[in-house]
Amino acid sequence: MRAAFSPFLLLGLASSVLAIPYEEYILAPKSRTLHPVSVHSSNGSVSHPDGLTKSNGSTVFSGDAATAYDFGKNIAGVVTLEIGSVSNNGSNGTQDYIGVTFSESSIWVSNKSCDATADAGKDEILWFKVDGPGRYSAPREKERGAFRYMTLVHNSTGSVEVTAAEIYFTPMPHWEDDALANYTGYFHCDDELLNRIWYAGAYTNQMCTIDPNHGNAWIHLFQINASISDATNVTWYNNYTITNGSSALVDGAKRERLVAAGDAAIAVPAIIASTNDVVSIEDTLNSLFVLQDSTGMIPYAPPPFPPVLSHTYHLYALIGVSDLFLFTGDSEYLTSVWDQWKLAMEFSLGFIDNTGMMNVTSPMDWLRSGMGGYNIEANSILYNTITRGISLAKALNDTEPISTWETTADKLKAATNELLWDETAGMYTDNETTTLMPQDGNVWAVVSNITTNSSQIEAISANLAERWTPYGAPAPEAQDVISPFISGFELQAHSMALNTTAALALMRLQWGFMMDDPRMTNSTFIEGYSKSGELIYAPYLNDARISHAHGWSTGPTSALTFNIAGVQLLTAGGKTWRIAPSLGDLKFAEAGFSTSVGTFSAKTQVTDDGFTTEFQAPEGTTGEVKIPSTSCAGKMVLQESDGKSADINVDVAEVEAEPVVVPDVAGGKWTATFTCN
Ligand SMILES: *[C@@H]1O[C@H](CO)[C@@H](O)[C@H](O)[C@H]1NC(C)=O
Ligand SMILES: *[C@@H]1O[C@H](CO)[C@@H](O)[C@H](O)[C@H]1NC(C)=O
Ligand SMILES: *[C@@H]1O[C@H](CO)[C@@H](O)[C@H](O)[C@H]1NC(C)=O
Ligand SMILES: *[C@@H]1O[C@H](CO)[C@@H](O)[C@H](O)[C@H]1NC(C)=O
Ligand SMILES: *[C@@H]1O[C@H](CO)[C@@H](O)[C@H](O)[C@H]1NC(C)=O
Ligand SMILES: *[C@@H]1O[C@H](CO)[C@@H](O)[C@H](O)[C@H]1NC(C)=O
Ligand SMILES: *[C@@H]1O[C@H](CO)[C@@H](O)[C@H](O)[C@H]1NC(C)=O
Ligand SMILES: *[C@@H]1O[C@H](CO)[C@@H](O)[C@H](O)[C@H]1NC(C)=O
Ligand SMILES: *[C@@H]1O[C@H](CO)[C@@H](O)[C@H](O)[C@H]1NC(C)=O
Ligand SMILES: *[C@@H]1O[C@H](CO)[C@@H](O)[C@H](O)[C@H]1NC(C)=O
Ligand SMILES: *[C@@H]1O[C@H](CO)[C@@H](O)[C@H](O)[C@H]1NC(C)=O
Ligand SMILES: CC(=O)N[C@H]1CO[C@H](CO)[C@@H](O)[C@@H]1O
Repeated sequence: MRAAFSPFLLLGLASSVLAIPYEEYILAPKSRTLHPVSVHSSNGSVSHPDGLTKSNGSTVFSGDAATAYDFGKNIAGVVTLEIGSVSNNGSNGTQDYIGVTFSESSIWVSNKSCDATADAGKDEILWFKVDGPGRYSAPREKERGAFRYMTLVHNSTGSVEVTAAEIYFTPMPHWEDDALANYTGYFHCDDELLNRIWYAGAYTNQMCTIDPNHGNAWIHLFQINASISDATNVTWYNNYTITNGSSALVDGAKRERLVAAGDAAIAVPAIIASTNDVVSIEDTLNSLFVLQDSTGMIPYAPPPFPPVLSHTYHLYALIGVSDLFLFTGDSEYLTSVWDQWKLAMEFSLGFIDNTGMMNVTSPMDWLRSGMGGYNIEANSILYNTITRGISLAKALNDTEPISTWETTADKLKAATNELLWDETAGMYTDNETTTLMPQDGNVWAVVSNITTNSSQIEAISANLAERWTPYGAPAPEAQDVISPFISGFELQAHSMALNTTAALALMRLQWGFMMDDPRMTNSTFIEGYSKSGELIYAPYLNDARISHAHGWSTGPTSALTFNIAGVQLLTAGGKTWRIAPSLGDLKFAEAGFSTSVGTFSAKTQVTDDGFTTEFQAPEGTTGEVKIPSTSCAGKMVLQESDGKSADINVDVAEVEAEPVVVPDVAGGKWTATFTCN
């Protein structure tokens, strides 16, 4: 860990002078000690159940009784109960207990069990044997990775007084206790739903950033199955060490609590846009690269899972390194993994046969089905990884692999379009033997630029939008689940098709549902659900197992910052950048974030006769301003606020959908004003 990339250095400089913009939207707590905010429901004899919404209450549970508490948002951590008087301390043969259950969704609130972390059943109650007054804390292996609801249960004939129920919040273990809400990035626009979605995405990734000594112990791995699906006593511990380092970015907060390269492809850009938590990203990538075997393969999932191949997740680990380099410009880190990166690339290229395409031999992916053969998603991700490799090799002056990679990429692109593009349908088929047109492969074809022309991109965007249900974008390759993971890439695909309206519409539809449905947490994003809006995720038999805080569901956070407010880094660390606001039906959008190179921001206001964009990029960098299209002829004027650069004037003739690009803009604070003639 290099100190130069610590978020605290940036904040240390900034926090004394600057308030954090739009701080009121940040869901991360300002202190690690939390209390419930309200009573969800109560059964049996419980006096003053709402007493425990503060730190010094008095709530007496008598006989069989239970109260469910609501924290108002998804949280995580270790519970402590403060006990007052106890009627049965065991001295005459009876003993009082207080049990605790946890649930992310209101639908699994129960006085008998928690929601689930295993493939079947429900997790056991956490019992405290209470002998008398005092503080009773759960052992650390009984920290719960995510819950919005906590139920206190009393099960005997006596009574117990509880004076406080508090949680020690454990996510973001490497950040100081008072700094959990000290974001380096912000977003704001004139749509409150989108504002809440951006901040819920940022918070979801914080919830998924854990102490690596507290992964899931997986004591029932390959053991519990549907035959014991009514079990309400599944044992659970969070005490398995998953990575080295001080923090790890995992797939989900409640489960699996494992690093996952595919999930990181969505989470990493969102983290850069919000908290710039580079240390966790680095620890996470390192934990995958140490598992690389002599063939070059990086396994799908780390221990306790066996080291199996997933062609896509293997490539996603390489994409993670490329993203990290783009956002940090840290060539020291890139150099440290470059030989392994190239070995992993060669491993994937070894699956390309004489057709020029990769023949996928492992079904492992994001729990979709039918992953095999000349699969469009896998080949698009491969194409994208090769082109990223070419950029990385150029950045490191390692010219040796470049020409082979270029030739391989060109052939792969040509062969893929020849074999899998269906011109009539305007989409790619999943592989060479099916007519199924997947969501994942079509969005990845656009995102990877394996498409050969813009009409393909427009057709894919339009066809995908046609499929939306009232709950979002379904994935036919995965039993029609709604996958917020793949839909995160779909947001990017609509922006690349220059249809901002479609990107915003999908955010409002799908993430709006995830935000506002009463079964959700109103704070973090679920991993998947059915196309009819039921909280059923087809790959799982056990609905109580679904994770409500999954980093792979945070696509809007980066999409709003990079594609809507339009603050984009083009090369390492932001040495070159692009300001490309694309507001769709919004009238105002603003975003900013900091990297080790400095602060980048853009704030665009639509006016009666054009628009104004105030933007900022660090001194010593250069960039371009790109406006997707204008509805009128007019004039663009760029003024540097400190007068360091001369004004730039551009006449814009009326053009249909042609972007206006102003190149070679020096870093600094600028105002760009476009006025229609
Ligand atoms: C002993 O047990 C009885 C019956 O449950 C109970 O009412 C009483 O409070 C208990 N006393 C002590 C000191 O535990
Ligand atoms: C109260 O009882 C109802 C009906 O049995 C149950 O659904 C609910 O989970 C219980 N709530 C608590 C807090 O015990
Ligand atoms: C209450 O729960 C505890 C912990 O499971 C158990 O040991 C005890 O026997 C239960 N008490 C009653 C009265 O069921
Ligand atoms: C975080 O921000 C708060 C103000 O919101 C400030 O008091 C605190 O010092 C900051 N913490 C760090 C570590 O920068
Ligand atoms: C996790 O905690 C349980 C219960 O204390 C213990 O039996 C187990 O050995 C622990 N596992 C690890 C990996 O520490
Ligand atoms: C792809 O690889 C599998 C496994 O090696 C093989 O059985 C299959 O024939 C290959 N497909 C093609 C089209 O060559
Ligand atoms: C091709 O795609 C279809 C649809 O996803 C799938 O059922 C089939 O198994 C795939 N073929 C291979 C070889 O994986
Ligand atoms: C690559 O070469 C350029 C030009 O010679 C040099 O400025 C740059 O520092 C080199 N980069 C690395 C990582 O060696
Ligand atoms: C996409 O690929 C085409 C070649 O097919 C290339 O001309 C274009 O520059 C690529 N676009 C990007 C953004 O890399
Ligand atoms: C953009 O997508 C929407 C669907 O959300 C569609 O109605 C509209 O026609 C598309 N616009 C263009 C220019 O393709
Ligand atoms: C959801 O959370 C927001 C704050 O982020 C709050 O204003 C709103 O009332 C909450 N909605 C519900 C239904 O609890
Ligand atoms: C999953 C699990 O641990 N189930 C157990 C619940 O308790 C019953 C009775 O003690 C056991 O038979 C189950 O195996």
